[in-house]
Parts: sequence; structure tokens; C-alpha cells
Amino acid sequence: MRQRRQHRTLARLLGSLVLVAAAGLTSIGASAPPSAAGAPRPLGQIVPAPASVTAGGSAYTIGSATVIRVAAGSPETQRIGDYLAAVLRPSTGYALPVTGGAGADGIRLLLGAGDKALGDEGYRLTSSNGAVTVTANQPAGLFHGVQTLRQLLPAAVEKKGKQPGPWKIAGGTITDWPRYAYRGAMLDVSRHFFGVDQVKRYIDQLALYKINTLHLHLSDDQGWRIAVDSWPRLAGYGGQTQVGGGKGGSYTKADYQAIIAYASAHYLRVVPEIDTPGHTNAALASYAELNCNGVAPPLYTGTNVGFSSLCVAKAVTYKFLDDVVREIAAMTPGPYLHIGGDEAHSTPHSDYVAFMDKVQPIVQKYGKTVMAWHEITGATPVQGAIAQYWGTLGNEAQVAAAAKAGTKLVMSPANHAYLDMKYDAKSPLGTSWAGYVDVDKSYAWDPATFVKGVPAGAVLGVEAPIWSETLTNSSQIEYMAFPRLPGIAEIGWSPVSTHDWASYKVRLAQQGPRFTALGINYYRSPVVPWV
Ligand code: IFG
Repeated sequence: MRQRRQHRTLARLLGSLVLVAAAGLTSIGASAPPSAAGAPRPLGQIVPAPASVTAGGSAYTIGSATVIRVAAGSPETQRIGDYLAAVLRPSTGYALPVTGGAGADGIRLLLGAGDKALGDEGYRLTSSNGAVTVTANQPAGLFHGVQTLRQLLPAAVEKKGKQPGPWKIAGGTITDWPRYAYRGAMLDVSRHFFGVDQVKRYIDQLALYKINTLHLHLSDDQGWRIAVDSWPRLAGYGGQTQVGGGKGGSYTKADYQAIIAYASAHYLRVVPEIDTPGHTNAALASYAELNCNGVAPPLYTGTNVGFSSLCVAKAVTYKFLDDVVREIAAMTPGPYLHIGGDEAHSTPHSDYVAFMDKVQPIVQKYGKTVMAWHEITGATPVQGAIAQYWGTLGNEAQVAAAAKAGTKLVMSPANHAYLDMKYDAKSPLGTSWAGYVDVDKSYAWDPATFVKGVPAGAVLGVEAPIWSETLTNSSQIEYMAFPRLPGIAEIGWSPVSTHDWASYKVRLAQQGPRFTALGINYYRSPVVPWV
């Protein structure tokens, strides 16, 4: 009897020895599959793909003694440290104090004389068993390094409750900087209104992928969404409804400034758009004198386009625009003010040209750079103006001509970058005038060469618009924006040499558990090998 018990004990001991040895094998040096318990995620497996990755050396493990070290006396890096701590503390359960005290250990966020190549938004992240160090020339670079650091940890780090670790960051160095300076997303708050908290939620999500510009489409036929003190009926009357006849809404100046503040705390600048001369029914309905015939049309809750126009001949039109641009420019720290210019089908071409000749100087007078949809290249864009391309063919000669003459481009080809395009015929939301755009098609383009004849240097970057004719809440925005938005962000950030669907789709698939952990309602496209 005793002997049998001895055998059993020996067998158990042997069994556990075998288990320990097996565990040891997978963690010693072997590139353990990401799924292996505790193995860190491979260094380069993030979105957007980094400019340069050198893996090697031992991983850093976040533990109970880890401190987050920020540059002493720098409130901005303190804030970035607090932002990182707010992500890590709930899921790791560690205290993770943020300190200005110098030290060689911990998670270090340092502003320093990084090399010029990093620019203002780049960073260097080094990870070893003693510390993870992010260095950058500017706080924006540290913030982007923090987004990378989040993705190097297991997706569970994004959860709000305590998760089992370990919390390892693979050893090595990432040196990273953006390809384009303009990496944007547009939210149409006119067709359906989205409140400040919904905009903040979207900003949180854009920041994950190093997007640095939020374009707000603040006015259209169906709604005027921003208070203008000198023309109070614009928001008061023109903001009261929306597509489908619902309540609508508008931002007070305090709301708008809260959005600006939240965006800049996430290193995004805001580009306000007042669409003109078309897409103006809400303004025309609010003030009879803005109409050529002196009669205000009714408020509009449908989804047609091209039926409205400001009255190009009337002087009051330019008084109106001067007041609107002045008040919005005064609240907008960013360099750009977007005047729309799309689908002006009810404005005779010669009137359109005359209108743009009068309105662009108003924007410049208030210290902003003109931005407009690419139809402005059919008029005379002022020096330094930015045309936002939303075509699908890339053969628009007038766009190429304007680019050759100095107009800059932001690329939003509708058959790749429009996030309101249905994924396929079964998509319950969105439109399909530019065709069906699944995740692979959304990724399959290059901003530098999309429009024939455009000098590569004319392209400032990319932007992913989401139009809200069919979208009424954050969950629906997320269903259309994810997983395509990260791909547009990658096209804007990563070297074109990394642009490869076969490898991107694997990296994108690994974002799936993060979307879930963050409560992002993403579409599980069949073209992505979700984990
Ligand atoms: N085109 C219109 C938008 C919107 C969109 C929906 C632009 C610049 C179709 N203009 O895109 O107002 O209706 O996909």
C-alpha cells in the first residue's frame, strides 16, 4: 500500500517536472507563438506599422514596483504619464505611480534631443528587462509612443477590471515617425447630430491609431450645428432637426471649446467645416434674407444633395460668412478652416468661381488656411489652399493641374476612404454610391499616386470621412469605422514599403481583441483572419 502511494507521489512529481521543463522551453529565446501563455507580443505587430523595428534582448515586465517616470517639471509629460497610468492601473492592478523623479528603471517618458528624423510626432521606444523608455522631441511623439506601448501589451490591458498578467513588452527598439503630417478623420454631425460625449468617444478611438486631425462637418442642408452669436437662428432654428426629422441639436461655444480641448489633449487638431455655397439649406431656412428671393425654405430632413445655394449676388451673403468665419476661427487653434464647396449643383459655375474668390480671402483674413473639397480646383484656389480629394477615379485633370500649381491635397478617395460605404450588399448601414468597400479594398490604395499627374510632394496626407445619413449613434459609427479606420491611419503614418495587405491583415486581426476590450462595436469582416 505504502509503495503504491510512493509511486503515485513520484508520478505526480515527475509530471510537474515535465510541465515546468515544457514551460521553460517555450520561454527561453524561442519565438513563442503569441498565444503561448505569457510570451510578449512580437515588437512590430502593431497598427500603424512602425518605420523601423529591431527586436531582441529580454522583455520588460510591468510589475507591482514599476513606476512611470516623466520629464521633471513638465506638466504635459505628467499628463501623458497620467493618461498611460489610467489605462494600465485598472487592468494590471498595479499602483504605477507617475513621478518626475529620474531613474533608469520603470516606464520612462522622456523629452530629449531625439534625432531630427523623429520630427515633432515621432518617437523611439526601447524595451529591456530594466525599463521601457519612450523618447521624443515633442509631447505628441511621446503620446504616439504610448499608443504603441499599449499595443505591445496583451489586449486585456485595455479592460477596465483586473486581469491576470504577465504584462510583458518584448525586448528591442522601435524608431517611428509619420509618413504624412495630415492624418485625419471626418465626422458628419449635420445629417445626424452627435453630442460632445459621442465626439469625445470617437477622439479616444482615433488617438489609438495616431490620427492627428478631427474634421467636423458642422453644417449642411439638414442641420447647422455650431452657435454663432451674431446669427443666433443658425443653431437655434437651423439646428433643431436632422435626417429623418429627429431632434437634431447643436454645440454651444462652450461645447465646441470642450471638444477642441479634448482633441488637443489627445494630440488631434480640429478642422471645422462650414459647407458653402451648396449644402446650405439649414442656414437658408434660418434667415430669409440669405435667399436670393428673400423667402426662407422649410427645414429639410431628407438625404438629397445639390439643391441649395447661398445667394452669390447678395452682399449680405459675405457679411454672413465674415461673421461665421470670424467667430469660428476665433475658437479654433488649428491652422485650417474648411469651406466645403462640394456638390454646388444649384450654383452656376461662374457664380461658384466668383463666390470662392470672395470667400477664401475671408478665411485668410481671420488667420486660417483655406481647406475645401476638391471642386475648388475648378475655381481659383488661393495660394496655400488645401483641396480634399473625394473622387473615385484619380483621373481628374483639374485636380492634378491645381496640385502642379501649388494647391496641396488631402486624400479621401470615396471608394477607399469613405467609412460610410457599405462593406458589401448585406451591410445594414451606410451607402454604396462609390461601390462596396470591404476592409481589403479600403486598404488597397496609395495617396501619393492615386490621382494621376499629382506631384507626390503635393499630398499632405489622408482623411477618412464618415457621413451620417444612415448613422445615429456611436455603435453605428464604430461598426462602419472599425476595422477600416486603422487601415487609413496606417496609410497616413507608415512607410509605403510596409504597405502589404497579406501582412497587414494579420496585424489587423490582432486588433480584434483590443476592439472588444475597448467596447468598440466592430464589423468582423470575412476578409480578416480574426484571432
Ligand atoms: N457626398 C457628399 C456628402 C455625403 C456623401 C455620402 C462629399 C464631399 C456623398 N459630399 O462627400 O455630403 O452625402 O457618402
